[in-house]
Amino acid sequence: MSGKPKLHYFNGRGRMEQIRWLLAAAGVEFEESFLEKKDDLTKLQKDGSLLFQQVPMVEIDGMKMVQTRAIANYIATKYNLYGKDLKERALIDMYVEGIFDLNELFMNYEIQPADKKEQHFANMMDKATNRYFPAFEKVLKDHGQDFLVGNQLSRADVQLLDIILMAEEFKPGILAKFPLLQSFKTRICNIPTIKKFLQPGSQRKPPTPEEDIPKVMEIFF
Ligand code: IBG
Repeated sequence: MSGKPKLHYFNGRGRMEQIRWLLAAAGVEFEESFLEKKDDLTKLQKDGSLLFQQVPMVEIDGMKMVQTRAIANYIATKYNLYGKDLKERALIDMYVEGIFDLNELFMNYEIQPADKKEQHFANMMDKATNRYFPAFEKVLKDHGQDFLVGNQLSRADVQLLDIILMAEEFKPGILAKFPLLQSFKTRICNIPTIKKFLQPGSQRKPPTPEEDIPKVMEIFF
């Protein structure tokens, strides 16, 4: 065994992307095993690798971890991205749960049927612009610091950057009304491990191409 965490998922963002981001931000190299067809999932289910028969699954430190949040919590704790005390952790949890909620909307957009896409898109853009981004702009404004919590990099910064970049793919000017999020984005993008993850050829995933959606549906739904 190489000792590197091994990520089991399809070759796309979905629920795994935030885990990839956390590992990358922590400077941890990881391997990936991609599910290409339903059989690949069935095989993992049959060999007992998936506690709840679902992926993401990450082999790490002798464990086969499932449940996205549990995996992310473990990585964030292990690599010191989870605050320095209970109260910082509480704030980080609040911010990250908001980010997960927005991420869920973004993730589900790709798999919406054609007749629901427009309405889903309007709703997720409305939520990003009028609910989540104003909240994070306010957090930065109220404490005037460079990072969301405790004036040092945490998983909340990493996970927020991921969602900001995704939102900009959907709507390039989405940060226009959020000057502090714009400077936050620049700052976090310049952290060396993150800068590296943003380079072409990294393990960061692009949006799932339209023509691959049926394959994803076949594997999971
Ligand atoms: N609570 C679990 C977690 O957070 O890890 C949910 C995991 C989950 O839904 N896994 C899906 C799965 O394994 C893949 S992500 N399904 C097989 C099964 O038998 O349940 C699927 C997904 C995508 C995009 I891709 C949007 C929403 C879900």
